[in-house]
Amino acid sequence: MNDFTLSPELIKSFRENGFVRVPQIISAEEVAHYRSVIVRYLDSQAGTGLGQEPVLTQIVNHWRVQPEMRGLTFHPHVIAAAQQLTGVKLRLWHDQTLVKKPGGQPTEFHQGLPHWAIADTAHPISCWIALCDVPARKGCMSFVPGSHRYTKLASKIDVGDPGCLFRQCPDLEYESFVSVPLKAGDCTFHHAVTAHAAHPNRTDEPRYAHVVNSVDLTTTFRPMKHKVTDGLGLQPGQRLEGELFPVLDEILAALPAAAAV
Ligand SMILES: O=C(O)CCC(=O)C(=O)O
Repeated sequence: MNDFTLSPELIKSFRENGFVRVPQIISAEEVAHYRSVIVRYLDSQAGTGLGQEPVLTQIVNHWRVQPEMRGLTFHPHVIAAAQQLTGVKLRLWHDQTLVKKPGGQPTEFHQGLPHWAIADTAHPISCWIALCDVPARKGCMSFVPGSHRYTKLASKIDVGDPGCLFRQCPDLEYESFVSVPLKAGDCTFHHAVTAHAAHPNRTDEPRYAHVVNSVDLTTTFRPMKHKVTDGLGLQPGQRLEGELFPVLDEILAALPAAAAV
């Protein structure tokens, strides 16, 4: 039973601005559980360099690396909210855990969609779940309101280069942006075209977040180099289907207790 319902005001705000904050999408117990799963994984990788990246440590398709993360990626609240905000049925594109180490540099302004190896999707959406308190000084996200309507997409993404998006989309540089500090368990949703960034981590603790990227059921493969699709043998225009890109409603029906920790 999934009775997580967003208010019409929140849905309207998402559609107007291209992002919205949803408080307490998961519980404090779930935050503690999933953070400990992540820390266990990072500890197991000590000496490999994972965790030392200057901007972000990324664990892409984490639900496949550590099956315990499935309960977060396919959390009933996350699925319900994403489908209410977009108004359509969605499938997973990929998840990723994002850790910004103490002293981690800013994630510079960019859009998600140009970086995704996909086409034929009208409602690509990211859910960024805070797995610790994330004030601005710990690396919270910022968004340019309304930029999801921007049609001149950037073609190159370098989240370490502060000018990368703005050299390609100069108008965006003169728009105001909004920073959204989050308490642990809160999340933001943003449309994958919305220009967004994250502050540097100026604290002495890591910033933990888990991101779920979902797309329309009609989504097809757009040939480009990408961690998720490299080596899959997909043809241009081929629909994303199969166990790597599950339909969210189907996985929820198969895992009714997905949120239990
Ligand atoms: O967490 C961050 O620093 C950036 C996250 C981001 O760009 C995203 O989830 O689209």
